Amino acid sequence: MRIDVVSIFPSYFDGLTLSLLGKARDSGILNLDVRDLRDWTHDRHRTVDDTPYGGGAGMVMKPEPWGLALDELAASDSRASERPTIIFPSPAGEVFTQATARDLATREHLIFGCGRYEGIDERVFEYAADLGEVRLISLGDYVLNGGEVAVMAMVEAIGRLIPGVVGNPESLVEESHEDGLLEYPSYTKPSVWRDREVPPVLLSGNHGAIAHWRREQQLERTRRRRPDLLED
Ligand code: 6GU
Repeated sequence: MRIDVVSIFPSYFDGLTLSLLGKARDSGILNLDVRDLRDWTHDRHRTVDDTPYGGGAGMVMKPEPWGLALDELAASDSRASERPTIIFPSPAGEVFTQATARDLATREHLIFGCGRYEGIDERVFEYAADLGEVRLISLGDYVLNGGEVAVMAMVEAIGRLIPGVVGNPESLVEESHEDGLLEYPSYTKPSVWRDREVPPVLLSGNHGAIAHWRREQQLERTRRRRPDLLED
């Protein structure tokens, strides 16, 4: 999979060289490129923002650098079989879930455009739709200063679903949200720690009883912490 990220703060993404995603990049499973939006400006001050038409607080990202960036990053797909999926992180977008991550992990080429300030000139989204499928995606109902932290989260959630990135594929199955429920609690040695015992069923060797207990724990936790997940 190819992922391009465009940002005015590319060093935010230095952390993506670490751990599993770093290994996936080294091995060639994941071709991740982080680019500075200012490289597509042509004025002395490398300007990426301007005041909003109609007035109002803050600054808006100018369309020209975004147009050139998208042209360059999407153009290399003209020979490929699939057009890119172009994702703009936005608190006004659809909410990102495990299902979104699974869907996006099947794509050949993702382009993430990180907005800052009060947002990006609306015409950029319209133009991007001529080059690929455009998705506005939010992490949840709260506001961040820009898209960078949201894109870090999305790239990690998507990247670990690419075959070969997570060493043991079974660890992808038994985790929160994969079956629509929260994960069951985990324990390791010692069996007693500071007077707290590991639930005895886990020491019983009875695999049927353990599976049943874990399922009950998943349901109980989900009922208590995330009843919204049980609605359908
Ligand atoms: Cl994707 N962007 C910003 N700026 N704020 C957010 C968000 C995204 N998701 C939740 N809050």
